[in-house]
Amino acid sequence: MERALHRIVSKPVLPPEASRFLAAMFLAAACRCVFGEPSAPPAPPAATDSAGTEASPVAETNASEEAAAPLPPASGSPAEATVARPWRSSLGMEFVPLPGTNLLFCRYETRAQDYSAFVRRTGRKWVKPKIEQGPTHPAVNVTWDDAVDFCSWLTEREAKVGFLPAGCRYRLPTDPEWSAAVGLGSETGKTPLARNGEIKGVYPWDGPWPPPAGAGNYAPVRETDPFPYTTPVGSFPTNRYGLCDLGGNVSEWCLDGWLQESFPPRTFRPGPGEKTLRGASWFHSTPWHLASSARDKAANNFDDIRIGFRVVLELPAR
Ligand SMILES: [Ca+2]
Repeated sequence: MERALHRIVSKPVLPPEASRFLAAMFLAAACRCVFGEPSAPPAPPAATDSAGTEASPVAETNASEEAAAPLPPASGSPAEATVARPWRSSLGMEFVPLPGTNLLFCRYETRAQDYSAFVRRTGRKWVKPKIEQGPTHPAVNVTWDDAVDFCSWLTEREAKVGFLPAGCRYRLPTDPEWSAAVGLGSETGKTPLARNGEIKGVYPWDGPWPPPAGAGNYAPVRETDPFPYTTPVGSFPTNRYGLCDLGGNVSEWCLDGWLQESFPPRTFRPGPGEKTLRGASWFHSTPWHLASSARDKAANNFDDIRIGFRVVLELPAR
């Protein structure tokens, strides 16, 4: 709630429902709300998930044996990836080129099955979400620290056996890179905070408000999809770059600090603080929250059932 209150205080341009939003935040605090809004869906069920998530670091198999297992053959060269022939990570994550950048973007949010492999092989703690999820749903209850470490782990795992070519690395997208992936035009403002909500009336489905049926996984009140919570990644049409679920499903961590000015990702060093989130989730319904330029922030060690992440593959400088 402290995070959301900060946004209300720091953001002079408020959505019309701001007063209702403030009232709703007291309710949201009970479920550690992010991107809080008044149109909350039903409370999550008490049932545990089926995504293979683990409440403790107890591995299902011997971690050292798994770590030593050979990786599958690489699917060509990342530099030659296309939308039709994506690069596939050793976990089967599909990456496609983002025009005008030196990046491949993962088509999807990182799936529970991808993150579960990281958890099994590193013994990292991951608390089960209390919503129904399958292995191809996006991983949730992951902090920014978790997401950064997942990327480092995957890079190291693949690079040391030559699966990943030299000079390539997985990481989180920066805030401007995420904007490019969702198709936003040029933004002004030096920080994610300054850019937050500044481009109005532009949505991830490339059409006017409201979102049409099938536009993505948003809150049930929008009636865009039949899913009360997360949905398998790739359940909705791709955008112009072949990417899924930039809007909807889960909000996604970006590399940037909330007050951080543009920076070369190569100089990035992890550190504590408030980090940037992009994209509305299955919880959100308002024009404010669903806009492509909407952002939010949360502490680097914060996790939630509405937060996941997407990975990019940075290619060597050309
Ligand atoms: Ca998303």
